[in-house]
Amino acid sequence: MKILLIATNQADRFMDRMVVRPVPIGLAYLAASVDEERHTLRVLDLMFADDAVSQVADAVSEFEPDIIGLSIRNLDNQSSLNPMWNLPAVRDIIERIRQISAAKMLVGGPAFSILPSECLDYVGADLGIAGDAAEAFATLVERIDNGADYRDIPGIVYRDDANDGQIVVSEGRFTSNFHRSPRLDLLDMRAYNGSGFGVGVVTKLAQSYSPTPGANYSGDDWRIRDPQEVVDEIRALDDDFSINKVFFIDSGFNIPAEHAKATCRAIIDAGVRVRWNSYVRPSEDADAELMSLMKQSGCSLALMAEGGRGGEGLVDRLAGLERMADLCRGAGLPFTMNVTFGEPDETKASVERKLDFLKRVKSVFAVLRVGTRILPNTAVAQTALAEGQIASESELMQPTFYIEPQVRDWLADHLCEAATDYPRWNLM
Ligand code: B12
Repeated sequence: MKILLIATNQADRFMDRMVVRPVPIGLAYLAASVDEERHTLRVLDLMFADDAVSQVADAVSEFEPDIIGLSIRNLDNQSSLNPMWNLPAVRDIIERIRQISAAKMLVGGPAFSILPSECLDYVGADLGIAGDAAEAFATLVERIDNGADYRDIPGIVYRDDANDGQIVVSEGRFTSNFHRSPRLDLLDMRAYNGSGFGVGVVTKLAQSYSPTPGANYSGDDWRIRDPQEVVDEIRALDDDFSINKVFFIDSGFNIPAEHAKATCRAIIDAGVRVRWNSYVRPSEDADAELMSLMKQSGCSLALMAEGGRGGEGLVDRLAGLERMADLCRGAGLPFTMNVTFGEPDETKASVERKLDFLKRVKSVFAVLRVGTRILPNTAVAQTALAEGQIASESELMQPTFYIEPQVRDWLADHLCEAATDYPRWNLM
């Protein structure tokens, strides 16, 4: 069969401001799962496309694929001040393909996995896979090729013909082990070099795509990669594409500290030349040794975020972040802060506390988020439902923000005014 994989992400910004173009490594993992002895594979990445719909139409007319897989990375840019919704562009692409091809259209990716049923319906695809999909995709391709039933594949999303075409999301999810390298050779890696934040390399990932109530980052569901495998992937990026800047894909690089230290040591011992960035989270076991190893192994930016409820626990959370900021500063590690304002229970006092915190920690840049992008299965979604701000979680496919009623009227103006003296504070 002929398989065309399309990376639909065209967003080129992080926090609505900095130029960041993430390499579609999820799609590259999918490509790596295809058995090319049996199938013909092509990848189309729309990140640098001027006219995405025409480019897709040309590729489809010329290649005549049997299956088309489209990855959907972001629902939107998460900016309440300047919201940009990404799904209509995907729907346009699918609509255009339908005019010229009878290929089966399959969707997946991080955004799709958050609201699979709603997204499938909205973009008009035939099938989807929620969650990690490399192995599931390979299985699906073989089943379609053999005319076999695929409805039992974990995470598969399909329309049930026996039930008025109702969309079904099958139970369970596949879990990738990330052992097979992503097919970056099928992407224009030269264009990505220098496009901000570096090429994604998975170090450790939590299973869930959509937050679950009470998530505690305990590590129960983490896929932790062997440091040597990470080193090999960094080395291959240099050998194959002369790229030395990476972003460690990780739900919190420093947790657990033992694995973080082992990864840093493996990089240092291998003598690979790399500059890397990643998310870090407040953690008791973070210490000066870890920060120094991070710095020595090439860490050039640590990203931090505060986004809990306004009142309860705020003092402790800010203290935890401040401790991490001090540790970073002690090791000469630049860091950023991303602070959400307007969470449930936010008050004038907690807004001021967060602003004072930002003034004190002096991150290399700070993002001040006006309101929370509500995602399904979160405490804030429950509050929004209870307060009648949303009628159903299905609405959350579109950019939807929660701003605590007590601060809603003045929050944006107040933050705007506070930011005038701080050129490195970005509001979104
Ligand atoms: C690392 C990361 C970043 C880094 C990326 C760095 C880099 N150079 O790559 C940075 C910090 C830059 C970033 C930025 C943003 N991010 Co981000 N990011 C992530 C994170 C933690 C990991 C993404 C990743 O690479 N995963 C590893 C790869 C291997 O997995 P994957 O892409 O999911 O692919 C798998 C499956 O999705 C599936 N799949 C993928 N494609 C396809 C296609 C088909 C056909 C099928 C069937 C399956 C399939 O199979 C793959 C293999 O298992 C996720 C959260 C998460 N845990 O997923 C958020 C996440 C993807 N980001 C998100 C968002 C919103 C953003 C921003 C918009 C934030 C902002 N306000 O600016 C920007 C957008 C940047 C841009 N220009 O597009 C959201 C997207 C969903 C949403 N809520 O809309 C996520 C899911 C976080 C969340 N829960 O909200 N991000």
